[in-house]
Amino acid sequence: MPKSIVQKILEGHLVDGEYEPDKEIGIRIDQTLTQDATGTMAYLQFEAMGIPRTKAELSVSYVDHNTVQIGFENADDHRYLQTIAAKYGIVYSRAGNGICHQVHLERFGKPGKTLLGSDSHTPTGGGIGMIAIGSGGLDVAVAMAGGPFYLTVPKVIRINLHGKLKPWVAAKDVVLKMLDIFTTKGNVGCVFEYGGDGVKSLSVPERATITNMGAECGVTTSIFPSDEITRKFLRSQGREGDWMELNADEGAEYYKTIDINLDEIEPLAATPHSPGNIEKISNLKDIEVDQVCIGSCTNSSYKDLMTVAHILDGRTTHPNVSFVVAPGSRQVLENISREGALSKLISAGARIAESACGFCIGNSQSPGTDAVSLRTSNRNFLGRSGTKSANVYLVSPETAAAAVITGKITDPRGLENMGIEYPDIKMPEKFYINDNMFIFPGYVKGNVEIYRGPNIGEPPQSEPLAETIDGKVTIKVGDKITTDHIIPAGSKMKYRSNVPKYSEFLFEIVDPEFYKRAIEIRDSGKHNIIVAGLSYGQGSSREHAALCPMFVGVKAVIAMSIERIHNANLINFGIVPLLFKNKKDYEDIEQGDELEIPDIKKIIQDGGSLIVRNKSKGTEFEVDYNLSDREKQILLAGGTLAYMKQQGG
Ligand code: MIC
Ligand code: SF4
Repeated sequence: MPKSIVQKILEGHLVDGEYEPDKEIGIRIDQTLTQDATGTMAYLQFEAMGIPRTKAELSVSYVDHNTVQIGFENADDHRYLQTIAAKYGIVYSRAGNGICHQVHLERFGKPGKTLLGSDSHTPTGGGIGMIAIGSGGLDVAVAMAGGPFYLTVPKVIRINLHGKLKPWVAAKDVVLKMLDIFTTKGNVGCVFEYGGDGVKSLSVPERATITNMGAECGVTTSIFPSDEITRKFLRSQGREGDWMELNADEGAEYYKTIDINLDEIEPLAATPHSPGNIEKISNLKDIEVDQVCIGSCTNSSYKDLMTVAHILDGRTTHPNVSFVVAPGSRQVLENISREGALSKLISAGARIAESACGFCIGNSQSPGTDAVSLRTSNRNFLGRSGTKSANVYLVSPETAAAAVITGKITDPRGLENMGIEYPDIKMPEKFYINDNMFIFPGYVKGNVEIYRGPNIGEPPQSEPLAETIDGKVTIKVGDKITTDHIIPAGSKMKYRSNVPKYSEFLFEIVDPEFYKRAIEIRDSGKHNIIVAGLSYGQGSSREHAALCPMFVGVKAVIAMSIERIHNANLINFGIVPLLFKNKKDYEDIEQGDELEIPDIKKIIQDGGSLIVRNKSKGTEFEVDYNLSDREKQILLAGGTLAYMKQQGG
């Protein structure tokens, strides 16, 4: 039977279950990656598993999120991570070496392999032909311990690209078009597989921009074929030996197929406050811009920055604009520097930031009150920039550069009228490569002592599932609540290794009283219950969005729908994800209502309908629980760590 690329790779890595629609399968993970903000907790959990060394072919620990280092916390975490890497056979990528996804693509990504990363943008690796999936840190720890990663056999959607992008239109516009078509909700369990004659017009980093932001559609991952372009990229990285050809078979069947003509795409933007609010740049023109930020794992490659540098050559940043550039990796920074493009950016007035996440996660460069910020990153959720009143638009590097010059949202195609030619940047035959910011296993000889500063706490333990959940609706929220709403990153992210402290910021942006209420409910001996609308838990992979609620005593989330990574994280930490059967039941419920879910333990164990009693309203309703047998066992045990202990692993 002809196969898709997705099926070929997944079947080749199958260790549990059968590749059949909607079935849960376990796959072998070849490579893992972590970043520092999710990594400390992942490695604390890995340590708890008592495994002497990572069992993956390659594990890399990147430091790219918390590099601001105000206070001792970040530096303590970095030292912890460095010693963990030395002890457990993990490659350590030091702060300054770049954003995990960009660096991984350059130095380690291999077509045909599987990659699991504790960051939702791990699918960036799909640009080089890997099945690259984002997950909670605990799932990565399990993969390093040699355990399978479980997922539902995906619905593979084939995206046929035709033709070629017009000048001034970029890969970012392609993925914004995808968001226009697919939106940010309703794509759980799907994978985008790209193909068609248009693929060959896109370089690997351009493909990676597209797979990176598939995460915003909520798909499990996105993947491109591995072809001559991929081979050329690997050759330019001195890694041609890592190449293999990878194509879908002729006649492979897909869940759905759509066609996109690249030459019909125009410059687009995601307008505030969702990556799914897509608008043509031509409809936004003349909005005044206060800040332009170019960087993030979506758009900070060599080609992106060379393009911007050439557009801005000999120009000056508009007086009302603060212009920030964060190159995606030290390799990008070094290469644009050697080519003289860095000095073009500096001359134009760019504020060159560290090769790290920086502005994208709101731990620096927060815009001013009510400011308009144009960013090449992937998320513009309310408050993520660090300024709640700011309006963030997500655009291509070309559109961002145009605004640097004019101080307004500007269609980059209009730059030609200003005498600026489209800089058709070609990928280099050979990058200047320097791996000296990696510390490879074996660098430290003999026994390694793990460094644990005061910022490193023990991961809290969950409890086995209660016989009956008896509690209160601590909060009722609407649709599309992101993990940034549940637990903010930005300036609070330095507490990632200190769960009791970090928990104080739960739902801060939605309802600053949440934490106090939750603690009161927990201390009165009752359970906390979260009620939510559609697509609860969108966005990041941060397991703290489950771990911190667990810490304050949340036992169940009842929602209209829950996103994939967050759903898995809830289960990993012993919180039961439940789904309303009827919208009316969601509408009738209120914050503060007393709810009881009688015999939940028995029902999850033995089967049967799960009824929720609303004691405040004197009503009751049925909820769904879509759990595999494995997930049921995890919930009964009180989370994955407890379950693994039970299994003797
Ligand atoms: C993000 O872009 O939201 C992050 C910060 O990279 C997160 C991970 C985290 O919260 O540490 C992600 O995308 O998974
Ligand atoms: Fe870092 Fe932003 Fe990418 Fe997340 S989305 S990994 S914060 S650059």
